[in-house]
Amino acid sequence: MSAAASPAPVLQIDERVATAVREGLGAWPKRLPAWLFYDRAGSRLFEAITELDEYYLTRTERGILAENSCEIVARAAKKSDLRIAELGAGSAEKTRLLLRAAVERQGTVLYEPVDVSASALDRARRRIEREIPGATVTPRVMDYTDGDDRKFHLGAMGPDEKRLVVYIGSSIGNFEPCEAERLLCRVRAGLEIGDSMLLGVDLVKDEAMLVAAYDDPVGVTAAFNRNMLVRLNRELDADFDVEAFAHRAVWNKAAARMEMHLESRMSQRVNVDALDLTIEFAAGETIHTENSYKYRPGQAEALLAKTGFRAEATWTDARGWFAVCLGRATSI
Ligand code: AVI
Repeated sequence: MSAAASPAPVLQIDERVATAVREGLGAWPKRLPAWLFYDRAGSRLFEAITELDEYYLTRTERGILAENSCEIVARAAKKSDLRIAELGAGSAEKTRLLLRAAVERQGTVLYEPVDVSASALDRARRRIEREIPGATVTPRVMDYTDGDDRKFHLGAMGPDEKRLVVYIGSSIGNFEPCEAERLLCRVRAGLEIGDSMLLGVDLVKDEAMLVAAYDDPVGVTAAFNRNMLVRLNRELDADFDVEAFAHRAVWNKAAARMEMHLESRMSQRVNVDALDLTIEFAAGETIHTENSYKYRPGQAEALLAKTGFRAEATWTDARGWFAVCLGRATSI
């Protein structure tokens, strides 16, 4: 007896992904936006990257925060109680240092992680409330990268409170300079005078060290880069032969940024069935997937000053690899 074939599952297309692919792969040179990295597998791969010896960024910034979190919290709070908001929930592993310092200083702390993923926020809430007695987490589901000019509404504050918005991990480096400015202006518009912003930026350094951080010998970063194609195969019924694209990490000295590309190893044709698209690749042709801007000393302070903050203090590691900058919201 032959069973009736079950119908193929209907593909749910995310319009933001579809538009990014139509625009990016229809352009020349081809490009895809870096936010496409972060599906479930990509987020896991990124966590693995942060543990690589070559990826100095996370541990260097963690060292700076471990050494200075009490001072950062005291400076940001002045004589008030501090609330801590964070753009991107992630594992909040480094932010815990600030939360602990705030609890030590004021007994309790309200933590407001902002992220597009409700499930990531829920995980962060459970973990932090379990691990840091005195911390209360009020997550805000919001896509802070959506590029529009609306201000951030983080909620009303008590009269004796100040807010510190934390944007660490060098995530600001994944924005084009004008987009970074726009993002900080939006953050500033949602703050009161006297609130503050903590920005973590990776600094320009030796090219070999930068390239190694984005092209590790184990191939975790290569898998992270190629995962974008795996995602398109799954979400848009594309037929990328993932291994037919090589991972490339390049230092662009003139623009002071690390770039990641996927380079077609041969001339090939890829179908994206859900979009009715066929894309031709010449041998050696690339898809530009990420920029990671590196800052020169003083540049983060200048960015803060341009966007309605007075740079109040900067902390760096002894080798000058990474900087964490505190900006105070001034009148705009
Ligand atoms: C998330 N972001 C700050 C990382 C970076 O360094 O630009 C993403 C990343 N790309 C490759 N490795 C890590």
